[in-house]
Amino acid sequence: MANDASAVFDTLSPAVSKGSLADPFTPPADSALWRKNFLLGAATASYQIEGAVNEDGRLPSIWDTFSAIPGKVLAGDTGAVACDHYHRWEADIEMLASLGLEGYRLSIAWPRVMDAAGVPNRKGLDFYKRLLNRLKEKGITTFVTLYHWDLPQHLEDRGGWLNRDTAYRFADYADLMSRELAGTVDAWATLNEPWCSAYLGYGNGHHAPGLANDRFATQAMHHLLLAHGLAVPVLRANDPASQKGIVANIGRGTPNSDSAADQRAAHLFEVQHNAWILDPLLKGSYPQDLFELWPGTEPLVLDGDMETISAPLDFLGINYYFRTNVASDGAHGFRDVPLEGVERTQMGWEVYPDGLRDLLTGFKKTYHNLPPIYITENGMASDDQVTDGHVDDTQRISFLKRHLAAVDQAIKAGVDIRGYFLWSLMDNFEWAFGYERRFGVVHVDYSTQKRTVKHSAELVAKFLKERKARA
Ligand code: IFM
Repeated sequence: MANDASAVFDTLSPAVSKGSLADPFTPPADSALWRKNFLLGAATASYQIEGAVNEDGRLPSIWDTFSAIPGKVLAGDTGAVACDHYHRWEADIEMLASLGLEGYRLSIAWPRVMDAAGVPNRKGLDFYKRLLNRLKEKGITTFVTLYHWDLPQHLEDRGGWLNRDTAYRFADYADLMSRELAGTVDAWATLNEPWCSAYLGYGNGHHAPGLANDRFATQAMHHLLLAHGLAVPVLRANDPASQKGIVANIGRGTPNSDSAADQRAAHLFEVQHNAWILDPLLKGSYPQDLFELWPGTEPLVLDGDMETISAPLDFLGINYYFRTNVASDGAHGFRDVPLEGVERTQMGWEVYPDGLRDLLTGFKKTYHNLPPIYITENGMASDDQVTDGHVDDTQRISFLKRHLAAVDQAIKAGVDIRGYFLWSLMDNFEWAFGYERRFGVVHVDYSTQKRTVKHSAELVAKFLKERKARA
């Protein structure tokens, strides 16, 4: 097959590939997704959708600063307006509810809710209270992430995640939020994807704050995980009825050949992407192989830190997107060897659902205390266009079906997976790629802010309606 995603649809009937009424999404009758208690929802994040960056006392975040630097974000895009969700939240919740989605994962913008002295910002807090109360009125299960990358700039000015004090400031923030929002949150996630915050933010500089040093990455990771560990008991004390967890992005690395060197490279890839985060959380130690990859980068760890970080979790959020094929770099590490002729998305990421199943079943073997899992993000970007009021996102429909089948296979192999959130509810600010990459199941026209439900969302809604009717 050529490196052309559309080729995969040659096998589908013409009616299906044109996005007509045929249904290429609904899971087979024996799928665990038919279980009423398998939560199906959608996810977003504050900086990616809210806009209103200067309103009601919100302070600047590292992403306001970073996106203002020419060359950091495609086309010079910023989150200043994004999906204008700060003003359109009511209609957006109506849309979510009208699709029958049962769960909504959102994040809170830390710079919106407290100032540099830790004084709460009432207007910012009220926004999230209104939002969460409305979601509860609609009967939607709420997953709230405290940190989805929008660190207040005033904390970055004092070293950001390189400064241990940021972890304690995060615990203060978690304290405020859980006192204010207790009763409206079903599940708290402390951090979204610490790998991205630490590695892309401090290791290679592709994300805010844009620093590039492996030593910084490991220290930032330690402080992020410490922040998580300090926040969990605070959340437990203030909001005992909710679940507490963290969200990790995971990556599948496969060897380019059977050689021992390439096998080792694939192992190191997964150490760097998965074990770096999951080992401290679930085993209470960093994987030593990480420091073979990055010699001399051991973070400063104080007595008691690893116990704090590895306190039991109620759930683990897993975000999965693609696999990476790797070979040995001839030294300590790995290099990417992109495969030819595989299906890819608008991001250039390979579509590889088996990776999700294989990682989940692998974690069950590696971590004997693996908590219940929610797939907190999965989805794909495509260059979706509105034609006659419709968006025919055929590749996404197939992508979702195949990844949900992988989830079902993992459940059947004994992994305790309780739900799945589409990334994302709507097209939004895709970080360094700005607005060009469209991950939503709802299309956003950024010039008018018009929302158009894509065909994928219609099919998910149809399935949820059928499931409800059968219950
Ligand atoms: O858009 C991001 C999200 O913020 C975090 N996980 C990956 C998504 C797609 O890149």
